[in-house]
Order: sequence, then C-alpha cells, then structure tokens
Amino acid sequence: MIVIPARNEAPRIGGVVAGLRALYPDVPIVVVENGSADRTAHEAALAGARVLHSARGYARALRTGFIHALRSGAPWIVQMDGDGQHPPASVAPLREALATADLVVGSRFVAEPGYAVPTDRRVAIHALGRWASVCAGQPLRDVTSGYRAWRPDALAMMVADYPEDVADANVLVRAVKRGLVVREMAVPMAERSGGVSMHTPASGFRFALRMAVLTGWEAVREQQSVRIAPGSFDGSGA
Ligand SMILES: Nc1nc2c(ncn2[C@@H]2O[C@H](COP(=O)(O)OP(=O)(O)OP(=O)(O)O)[C@@H](O)[C@H]2O)c(=O)[nH]1
Ligand SMILES: [Mg+2]
Repeated sequence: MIVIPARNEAPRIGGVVAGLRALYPDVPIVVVENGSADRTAHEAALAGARVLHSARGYARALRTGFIHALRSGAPWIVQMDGDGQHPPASVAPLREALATADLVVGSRFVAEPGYAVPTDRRVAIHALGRWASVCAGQPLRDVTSGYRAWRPDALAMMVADYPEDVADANVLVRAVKRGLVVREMAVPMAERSGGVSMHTPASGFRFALRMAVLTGWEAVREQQSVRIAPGSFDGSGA
C-alpha cells in the first residue's frame, strides 16, 4: 500500500496518484489529507486514491495512513510525498529492498540527488544526519526523507507510539534502537513542483533544532526502556 500525506497539493496530487496507478495498477493508494484550503481530497479521489482525513499535521497524517494500511493487511507500505518530489518509479526498488531490511529510506545523499538541494537545507540535513548516526549507532544520511518503505511487522512496532508532532530523524533512531534493520538506498528526487513547503527558512531552523533534541531523546529513552524492560530484573534484590 502507498500512503501519501498531502495538504494543499491540489495541482500536484492528481499527477502523483495517476503516475503511481500507471506503474502499479493493483496497489492501493491512500492519500491522507487535513486542513487543505484547496481541492486536494477531490483531486486525489478523482485520480483513483482512497482519501482519509486525519488530525492536523504531517506526522499525524502518516500515522492515520499507517494504521489503515496495517488494518488492511498490506504486505508492505511505502510512504511518499504528494508534491511530486518522489518519483513513482522508485516505489518498486524501495519495496524490493525490504527483502533485506525492515525499513528502507529513499536517500538523496547515497548518490547524486538529481536536483540542487538548497545549501541551507543540505547543511542542516547533513548535520542532523551526523547527530542521528551518533544517536542510532549506525550511519544515517537522508534523515528527513519522507520516501520510506516499511515491512508491516516493523511498522506495527512503531505505530502505537508514532510521534504525533514531528517525525523524521527521531523515527529512524527509534527504529534502530528497537532492533529494526534500517537501510538507505539512492533515490533520485525532484524539486517541489509548486505550492508551499511545510518548511520556511525560519521554521526550518526551528524544526532542525527541535528534531536534534528529539533525536537525542530517542537514544536516551530507548536505552532506558531496555534497562527497565520486563524480565530484566532477576528478583534477587542484589
Ligand atoms: N495531511 C497533511 N499533509 C501534510 C501536512 N504538512 C505537509 N504535508 C504533506 O507532506 C508532504 C511533505 O511536505 P513538504 O512540504 O513537501 O515537505 P518537504 O518535502 O520536507 O519540503 P520541500 O522540499 O520544500 O517540499 C507533502 O505531500 C505535503 O503536502 C499536514 O499538515 N497534513
Ligand atoms: Mg516536499
């Protein structure tokens, strides 16, 4: 199943869904919308997607889509953006890479990304990637990529307490800490083809700082939950 969070993407979402349907006619596509001031939901449905409505925000929209996918018994789940940045052709290789991973991240930084990622973003993503790598204990590069493929059993381990607010690098660190095999693979990406990004330069800076704190917290939190996990006490009182 393909899960696409979308807000105010009416001019783009139809093309994204149509592109996916042309390549994968049998794969259900779910667009999760909230708070759009335009006809995003209408265009998505017209192009053949099932439209779900969620609580506010990107992370909550994803969670709504994930729960739907798991309840539907989807054999794999790919999350991607609805603004045309993620090429539909990469769904197949991402899904195939699940043969050797629980979570596969489509990465702009394993090979050339295919477009000039603005310098401020590139610097922020690289810095966040380094920090997330330290927190996770394994190399992670494109930690803000929203193009990801999940095995359902792995997603089931994450969805119950999936972050409600922001979900990027923190999710990757949590996944690694929970023992999931997280891999990155090169995916060409495009520039947003219009509309408004959820990140302005100012909000992007605040987001990066916040994400850095949350990502560090994941490392500490998961460490603690391992320490106090049931069964880890031997009852001897020693
Ligand atoms: N349902 C829902 N979708 C959202 C929300 N915010 C962003 N999205 C969608 O999430 C996807 C990613 O958002 P973008 O604004 O493209 O974020 P980005 O790719 O990091 O930023 P750009 O590179 O500037 O495009 C897009 O499909 C958005 O429409 C939201 O509050 N609710
Ligand atoms: Mg985008």
